Amino acid sequence: MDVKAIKEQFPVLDQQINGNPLVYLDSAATSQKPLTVIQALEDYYKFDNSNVHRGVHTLGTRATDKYEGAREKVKHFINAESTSQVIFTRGTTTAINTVAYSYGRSNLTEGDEIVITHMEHHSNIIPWQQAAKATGATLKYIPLQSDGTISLDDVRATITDRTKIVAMMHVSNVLGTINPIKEVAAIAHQHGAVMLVDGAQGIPHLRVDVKDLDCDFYAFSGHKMCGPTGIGVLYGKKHLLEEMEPVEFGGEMIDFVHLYDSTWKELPWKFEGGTPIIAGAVGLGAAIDFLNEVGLENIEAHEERLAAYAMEKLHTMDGITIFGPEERAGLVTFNLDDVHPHDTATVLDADGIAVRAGHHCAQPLMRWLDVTATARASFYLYNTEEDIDRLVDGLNKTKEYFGDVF
Ligand code: 7TS
Repeated sequence: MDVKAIKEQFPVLDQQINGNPLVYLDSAATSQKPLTVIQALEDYYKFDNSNVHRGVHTLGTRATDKYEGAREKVKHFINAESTSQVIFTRGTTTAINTVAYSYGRSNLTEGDEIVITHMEHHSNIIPWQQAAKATGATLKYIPLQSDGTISLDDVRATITDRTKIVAMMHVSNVLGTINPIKEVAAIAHQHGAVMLVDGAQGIPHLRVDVKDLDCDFYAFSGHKMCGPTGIGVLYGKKHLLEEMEPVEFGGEMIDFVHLYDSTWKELPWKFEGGTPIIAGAVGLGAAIDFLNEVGLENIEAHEERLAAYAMEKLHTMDGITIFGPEERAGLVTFNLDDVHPHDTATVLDADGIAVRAGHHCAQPLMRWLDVTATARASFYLYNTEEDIDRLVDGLNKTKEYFGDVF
């Protein structure tokens, strides 16, 4: 993998921040976009823009072909059986809410259980809290091991015959933990429960095969995988999606509208009320082409190397706490002793290094870690070992700076 050549395809990375070359280490929040994605968006708006599934005019046909073509690309990318299982949404959050609302409201009753883990992003907690409140179901948490992983024994102990839904992140946006989705899905199925995967941090970095995982739902966002913001996907098993009611009603999703009742289009369109996210889907399609060209396996191996290199370097520093397991996806979450992570991020920014500081939308996990916030450096295919060296230099500088102050 020629990282230098890849980096050159991301124009935003070629700039100075505060007089230093930008080092972007915040891809877990959102990834940067390659020229091919930017170009696809520009071309769509310059040459093909139209609404879809309507007119017979040429632009309408082109826009529809591009939109549905993007769905085909997603289908292949995740190895779904059919395009009818690929629903375009605004992102991971909307995809999870769709399942929690539609599947949750019609399949949960008092005494049923929803099982999630203690490491989830708020997007995979709050929709289930709301579903539990609305139906009388109980929300249960799989506990974490001291290193921030889950054990299958705990999974087996938490999921029971009363469990109807298990919802779990593929990869933790804070700990970098890669969860054993396939094994958990098998345990969920033994108890007759369905398994939803929050794939926001999975699909950008790992080869995802929904058939092999045998998950019932897989949710992800385009913007973390080199695509634009505002587009994401809900994959679902067909028999489940078919029995689910839409959550948004209006144009596009209907078959026949009568005065007092209406019927819905078939899958996937019954879940895509209103003018869909056409340009977003086209951009996501271009992102998938880009990732396929580089190769997910290459990206995964590259990030594994970067994570190992970062861990090795950071372990040699004094006065740093690193959160999460040794074996991890391409991100490192840490705190410097006696320095607030926002201060760390501010000093790093002065050197042109972008990291995220805060609770990372995982307040229950922060409480479990016994911190209010952390700093996080997250990597992607355009990052290099030199970027990590710059981070380590920046952290040493931060320590010196705050050492002088206090
Ligand atoms: N699930 C996980 C695991 C995430 O990391 C995120 C976003 C989401 C869901 C929500 O995705 P959205 O596209 O619907 O917003 N995570 C982060 C983060 O770690 N920093 O900023 C956003």
